[in-house]
Amino acid sequence: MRLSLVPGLLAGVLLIIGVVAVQGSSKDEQIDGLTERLNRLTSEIVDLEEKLEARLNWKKKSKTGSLEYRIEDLEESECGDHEHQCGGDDPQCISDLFVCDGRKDCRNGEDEDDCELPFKEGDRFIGDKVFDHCGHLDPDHITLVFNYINDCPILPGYRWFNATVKITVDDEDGHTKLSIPTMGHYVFANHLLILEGRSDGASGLGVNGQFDGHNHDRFVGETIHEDSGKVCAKFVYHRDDDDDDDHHHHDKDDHHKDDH
Ligand SMILES: [Ca+2]
Repeated sequence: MRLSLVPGLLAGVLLIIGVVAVQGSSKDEQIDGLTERLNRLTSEIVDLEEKLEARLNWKKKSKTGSLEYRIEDLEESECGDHEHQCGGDDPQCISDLFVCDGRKDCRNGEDEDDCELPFKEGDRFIGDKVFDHCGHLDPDHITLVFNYINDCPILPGYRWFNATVKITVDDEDGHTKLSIPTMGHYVFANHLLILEGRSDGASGLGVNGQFDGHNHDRFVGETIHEDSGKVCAKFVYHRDDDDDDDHHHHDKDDHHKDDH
């Protein structure tokens, strides 16, 4: 009995040692497992932090004003001539024609974010001359009045309008007053207003008006010889909010009627 007890005890001790050993190795495995999970979580947190930071930066960028927007505009070099970059941390180029056409084409939806036309029917902009070599009139100011705005079902990203260009010059011959009917369109993709020359082709001068995409009260207009494409004048246009003109009152009344 005694002899048989020793191997029994020994077996028991061995069993306990074995169990402890097994427990020990499973603890190591557990620790390894935990370490691995921790590492994985840490890397996930780092990823998340990076994503959050990118988003915050993007939000910050989208909140900034005209100047930074223009710098970003200059930096947009990855896209082609008639392409728009979707912006944010997701570089993507889409055709200019798809900006503000009522359908989301950018993965981040940026192409439909800012689609407010910077002018409405009846609005009046006055251009102050920077230089003008276009003709003998050489006016100090040009007034542009938006008469009608039309949607184009085929190109919803363009907005077509009828406008009147008004020029008043006091010279030795007296008082020259011109009122030129014209047509044009606005391209949302690059905030560009394109004023065609006179519909009868008499003047042959067009205007490219560059809005900055944020300020709807101002654009820089370059007068262009339509046949050569050469810039012959530059005027800085600003929205005219003065109510001291009878005609303007009339324009406003017209617009008021349109609202109903
Ligand atoms: Ca679109």
